[in-house]
Amino acid sequence: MNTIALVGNPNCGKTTIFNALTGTNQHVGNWPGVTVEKKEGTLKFKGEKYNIVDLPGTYSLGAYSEDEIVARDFIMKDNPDVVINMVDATNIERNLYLTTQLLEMGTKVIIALNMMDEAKSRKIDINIEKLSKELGVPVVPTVASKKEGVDKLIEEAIKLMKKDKPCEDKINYGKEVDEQIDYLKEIIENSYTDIEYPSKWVAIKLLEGDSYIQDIITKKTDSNILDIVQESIDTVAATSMEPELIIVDKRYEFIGNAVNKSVKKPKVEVTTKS
Ligand code: GDP
Ligand code: MG
Ligand code: K
Repeated sequence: MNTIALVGNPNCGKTTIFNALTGTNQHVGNWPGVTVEKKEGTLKFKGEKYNIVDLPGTYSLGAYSEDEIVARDFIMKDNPDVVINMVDATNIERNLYLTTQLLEMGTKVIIALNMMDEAKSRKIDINIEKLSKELGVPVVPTVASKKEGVDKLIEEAIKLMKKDKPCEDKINYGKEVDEQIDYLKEIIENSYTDIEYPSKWVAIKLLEGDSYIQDIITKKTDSNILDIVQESIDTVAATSMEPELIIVDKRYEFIGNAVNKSVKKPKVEVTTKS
């Protein structure tokens, strides 16, 4: 059975859509080793069955909480066939930060742009096609609480599942960081062939100082990988700033650019007392 994972910030409507998709065909357990709740269910769609996994709601996919680690480990180790990223259309910039990290993972991502009813009533005008083009992923508008757009979302998710390529990571980290990503990526590919994570992603995480990935990679061999990473960090920092900060900046730059081109919000009216 193919697996579809649901990922999104807290309160974006993930559980609502999970219930709409799976109905009573669901079971709740725990992720191994942690107290985080694991929800799985079965979707029946056009004669086929799909395993749906509701991942913990998170704002990021770093190593700062069990929720984040559970979500990212599932995506990278269990390799769901497609990831549905629920995005709250009324809070698009903030929600897309998670999207940038999904793109970095090199997984197949489709956005369910949820709360479209709320966005409309707040007069937030979103050009879906433009947003999709800028982000490089399919985007389907939904109102999960009314089951609107849900069939279309699943159709598009299945289409994406059948494609042989993941979504393209279009984020540009700048020349200095990109050079170090490529350099570290090659070292990882040559020396850590058994690592379960994509090498480019590991390179980014090491430049960000992700302690969870540092631990995993140093346990693999007793080589001096962390010294090499530190040299890369110092090289970038010497010409501009810490790569960790550049990477975050560039994710927001990518989001800002995509949103500028596709979203129009009403100007906030400022009333002054005379
Ligand atoms: P989760 O934290 O991502 O699992 O979010 P929930 O599924 O629990 O939804 C949070 C709240 O938003 C609930 O009260 C839902 O009924 C509501 N909700 C979900 N989808 C929509 C939607 O498309 N439009 C509106 N207006 N409310 C929604
Ligand atoms: Mg939930
Ligand atoms: K994957």
